[in-house]
Amino acid sequence: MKTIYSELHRLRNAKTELYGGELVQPFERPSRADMVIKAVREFSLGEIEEPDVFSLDPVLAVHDADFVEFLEVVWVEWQKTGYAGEAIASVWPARRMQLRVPNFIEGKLGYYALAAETSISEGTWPAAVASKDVALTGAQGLLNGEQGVFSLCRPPGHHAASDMFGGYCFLNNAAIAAQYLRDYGAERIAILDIDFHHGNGTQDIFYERDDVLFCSLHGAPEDAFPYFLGYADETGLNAGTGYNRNYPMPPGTTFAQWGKSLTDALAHIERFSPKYLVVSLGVDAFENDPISFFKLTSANFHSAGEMIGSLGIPTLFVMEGGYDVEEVGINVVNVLKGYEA
Ligand code: 7XA
Ligand code: ZN
Repeated sequence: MKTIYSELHRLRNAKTELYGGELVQPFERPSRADMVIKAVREFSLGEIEEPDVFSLDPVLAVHDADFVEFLEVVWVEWQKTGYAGEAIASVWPARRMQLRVPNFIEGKLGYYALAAETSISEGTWPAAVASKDVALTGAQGLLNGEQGVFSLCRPPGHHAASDMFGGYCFLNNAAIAAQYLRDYGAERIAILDIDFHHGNGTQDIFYERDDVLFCSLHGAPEDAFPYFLGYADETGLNAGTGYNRNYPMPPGTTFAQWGKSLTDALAHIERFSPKYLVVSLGVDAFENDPISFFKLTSANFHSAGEMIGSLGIPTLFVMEGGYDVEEVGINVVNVLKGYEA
């Protein structure tokens, strides 16, 4: 399987994440991608290619134009304030407040943020732009007839909604790729999100549509980020009713239960009969992941890949989370090798 990868991911190198009341080194760091590309090479997954450069049109097909402009200028605007640290949201339009976009950048940050852990710093925007190019080049690979492509995106994307960033995500790479596949040749696309965290952004983007099916396996929102979306009774709206399926699972979930959810999701996807499948590939369901609570083993990831591959649908794998830096590479490659088995 071909891997699409860009060194430009390194530009996303924030120094701070708000975690447990402290500013710590972000869990989402460049060494994650280093370990993944290393494993891709070591286990001979296939060729590694640079992405093509795409315009912002495919981004604007799923993201709000004002939000995209905000991401483009936020770091420069933040610096103009004279604040010494990285840009971190600290105020939100909470219940019964106005949903108007403020002028001052601190207010804008709060308006467009869904959470406070994700600092914005120099290089965040160009890295996010390169990450969507990695996803789109992978999508183009499917359109060109590839059976499986791995887009090693960084920063990740599945928490980013049409007008919100957070959870380490800025542009929703999987959603951008899915919409691109939709626009250039497919009536139906399925997105399967196996990252430990609910793909709230992807769900939100396609929630009222019946042409993009979204299925997500994740930590139950009662106990896990992003807390405010991801319940099983979120099944879609209007034309999208029945085209969103969530599989929230409790702390300590092992492959015995997780695999059953995956089997159910895959059967649902098969019935939908999509031309292409986009997998939001996070491996933070791993037993040693530092910020998650499922108990999947490295071998389980290979099984998950085999199960996905058994559908025989051309599949784009888009990298999302996974924070056990030592094991993230092997876990990702296990999914991809399992898919090809
Ligand atoms: O899939 N999403 C992630 O892996 C990022 C989740 C961010 C959690 C932050 C909680 N303090
Ligand atoms: Zn995650």
